[in-house]
Amino acid sequence: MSLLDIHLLGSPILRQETIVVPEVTDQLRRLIDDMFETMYAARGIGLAAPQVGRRERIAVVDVEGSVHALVNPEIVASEGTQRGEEGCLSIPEIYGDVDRAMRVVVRALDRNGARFEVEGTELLARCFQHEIDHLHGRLFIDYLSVLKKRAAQAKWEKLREGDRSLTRRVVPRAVAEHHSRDEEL
Ligand code: K1U
Ligand code: ZN
Repeated sequence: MSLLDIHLLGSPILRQETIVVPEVTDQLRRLIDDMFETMYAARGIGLAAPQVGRRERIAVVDVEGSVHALVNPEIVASEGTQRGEEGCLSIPEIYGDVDRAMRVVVRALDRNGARFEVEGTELLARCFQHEIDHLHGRLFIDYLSVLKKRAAQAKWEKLREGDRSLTRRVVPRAVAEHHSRDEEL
């Protein structure tokens, strides 16, 4: 398995529509494995293919042990609303409150190409909506008010300070933990 680089805000692929997967091949199963590995190393609860530079309609999710590989996912039912904070592995250190449905039912293919439906509420429902948005070129900052979006963009530009790279490397967890212990000493 491999860690994949994560595309950052400003990378055009994050704004593109994804392509429906006609068949789940061994190559795509390897992509799914790499996406899970990358998501765990980056300490995320979800990851969508455009975030790793891919156009296939695929996302992975692990919210409190509810683990799903979603191929061609679509929301087939939703109800209620919740407001809560979101972050994004493609826009690190930027957070904002977003209104989402409280409960959703997602229909997708699994890693073996079998169709399934899964229900999510609260954080799982939020994560499904965030990841499916990625598959249609939408980011959580699109839902912020004009003022909050402007503030988020200003903070992002300051954080980037002239760094024009469109991707970031994910550090394996063991290495990241080793360095953070060094900093504590
Ligand atoms: O798609 C992504 O960028 C991953 C993103 C998903 C997400 C975060 C928060 C709400 C909905 C969806 C992340 O995982 S960012 C990491 C993060 O903010 C987080 C991690 C653990 C618990 C809660 C949030
Ligand atoms: Zn995201």
